[in-house]
Amino acid sequence: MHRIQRPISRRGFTGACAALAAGLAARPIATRAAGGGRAVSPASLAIQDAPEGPFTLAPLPYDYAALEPTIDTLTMEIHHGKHHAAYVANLNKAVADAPDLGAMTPDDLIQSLDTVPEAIRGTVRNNAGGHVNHTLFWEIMVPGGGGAPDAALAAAIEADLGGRAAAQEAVNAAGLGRFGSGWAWIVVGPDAKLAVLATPNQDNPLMDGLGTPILGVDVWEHAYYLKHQNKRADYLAAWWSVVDWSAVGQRYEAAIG
Ligand code: MN3
Repeated sequence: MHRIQRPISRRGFTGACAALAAGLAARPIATRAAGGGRAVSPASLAIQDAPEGPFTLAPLPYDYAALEPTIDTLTMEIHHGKHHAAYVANLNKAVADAPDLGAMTPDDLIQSLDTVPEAIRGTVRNNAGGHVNHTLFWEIMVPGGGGAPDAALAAAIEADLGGRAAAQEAVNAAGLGRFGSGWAWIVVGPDAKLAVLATPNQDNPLMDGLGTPILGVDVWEHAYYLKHQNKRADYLAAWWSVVDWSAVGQRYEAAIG
């Protein structure tokens, strides 16, 4: 495994992050000092000269190895500790001189892009989108996932998407059909019905009023290339075994109010 400058064992990296996560568990994420002086924390792997807030990278709710074998440990380390950390760092850098933007929640920010100064709008769109999308992604996965949606969500999936098998097939098709990088989603649309769609880059359905995402799968190559190489279809087929339907159901309940 290639490492820059200093060899860090995977066990050491994971252990440090798990210890960091454990230390943070008892207090709100907002009080966290990113970087924190640790030699190996996700933030230390991000952009070095970025400010430490206002947006922060939450620790994963499980260990980097927890989604094996569906998603391998190294992919999780790089994806959360480098890619997601970099979106947060770049977002903080972009809003460093715009405290009103920094005071917004990430969800509000991506729904207010028309108020963002044009000079930083593209950067904010990409990096706030990346932050929101990955936060959802980590939260709707769980070790030993893949169970079944609860009654309310199951009924909506049946009524609006033709059942769970059809819904999963539609998401897979949306992800496969997304040329280049992007995401496939199940959203609660403006008509309160479930819909499946894909977005490019780090766009989120909330940005364009397409609906409130309750499930999303990252189809950027960085999400699957180490394990599945070019076979996006294999990754998508396997991914459902780590979906936390209970978390998706909670998002559904919140979205329909
Ligand atoms: Mn990603």
